[in-house]
Amino acid sequence: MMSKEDIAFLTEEEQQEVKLKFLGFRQGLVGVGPIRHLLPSHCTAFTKKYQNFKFCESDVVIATFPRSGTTWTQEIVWTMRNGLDFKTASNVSLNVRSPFFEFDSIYAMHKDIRPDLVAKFLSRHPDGDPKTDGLFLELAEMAPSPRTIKTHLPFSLLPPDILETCKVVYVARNPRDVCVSYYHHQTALETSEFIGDFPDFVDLWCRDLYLQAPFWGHLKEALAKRQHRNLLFLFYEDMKENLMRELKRLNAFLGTGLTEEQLQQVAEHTSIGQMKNRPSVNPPANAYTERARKEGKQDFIRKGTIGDWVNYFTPELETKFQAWLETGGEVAGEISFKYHAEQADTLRK
Ligand code: PPS
Repeated sequence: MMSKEDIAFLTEEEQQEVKLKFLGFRQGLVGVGPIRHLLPSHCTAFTKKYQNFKFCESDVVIATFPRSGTTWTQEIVWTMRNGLDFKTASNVSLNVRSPFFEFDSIYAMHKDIRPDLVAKFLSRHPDGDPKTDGLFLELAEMAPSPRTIKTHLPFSLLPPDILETCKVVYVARNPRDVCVSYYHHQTALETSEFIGDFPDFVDLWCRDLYLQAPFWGHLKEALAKRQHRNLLFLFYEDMKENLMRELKRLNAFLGTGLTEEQLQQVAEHTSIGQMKNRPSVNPPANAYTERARKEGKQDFIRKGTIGDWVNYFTPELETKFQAWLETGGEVAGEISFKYHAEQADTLRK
């Protein structure tokens, strides 16, 4: 357990608002660690375990703020490190091939965990409690080597020596598109079940009142480590603009030694069209809310474009978001985010 000082509690009003708007967060959210990273309150059973997790040299961690291209990068990195094993990629869920490190903290406590996962967990721990003993953390621990692990935790909640131990691929994406993508995700998935509209979501975003907020703190911690030899810093927009260029950077960073032709195959295998239609990289139907299922919005992998935000931001929302963008201060200044596809071939700072 973390000490009391490491946990920041929302005000009563904030907590009520969160519980009213996100039906999945019945127990409310708490802020953890120096940047007050918001997680469902049951996370306190796990946070120390995250910091003490034993990563090893052959691990690669895909660390991102939510909705920044994690799944795409996981599928790319897993495929590159597993000899382009397209068959396993199709047959085995990405969640098993590349586990979600902190998912024990995120899933809705009042919902059931997949029975097959529970049965396996109980066969190893007959007296254990899959909801409080870290079933998903154990999946990460037991993932076959070489492990490719997904996390949205900021660096301050990961083991302090993580970059001395293994490689980390950090992916950043412009916050306007992240906000739109996250709104859809939080609405459609039952772990969160957001019931507000987009302006409500922007309002919560601008006050850092949503799962795994805040955006700037997360990015600031990663930027501070950008020059580390074991950190590769990627941008979603750069991947969209010229995937082969970014795959070559990954090939060098990971030491995978793939040929140009093999990288082309990875690019095809991880195109949005292919990934949208591959069940193994999409959540099962019961991960979505009943409403999302009825409305056919089971779109964890959605549009995959740069600049969809223009379809959502009214002038009023734009003014509000602009004020929030300015709170990014130095961090925002250090990165020139690309907000439009046609901007994506300009040189980045
Ligand atoms: S999550 O839930 O936080 O892990 O989401 P994450 O995977 O980070 O981000 C989801 C967004 O990435 C888009 N996506 C892709 N874009 C391009 N190519 C591929 N192959 C791809 N796969 C996923 C996905 O559609 C989400 O963005 P939006 O804007 O919602 O479409």
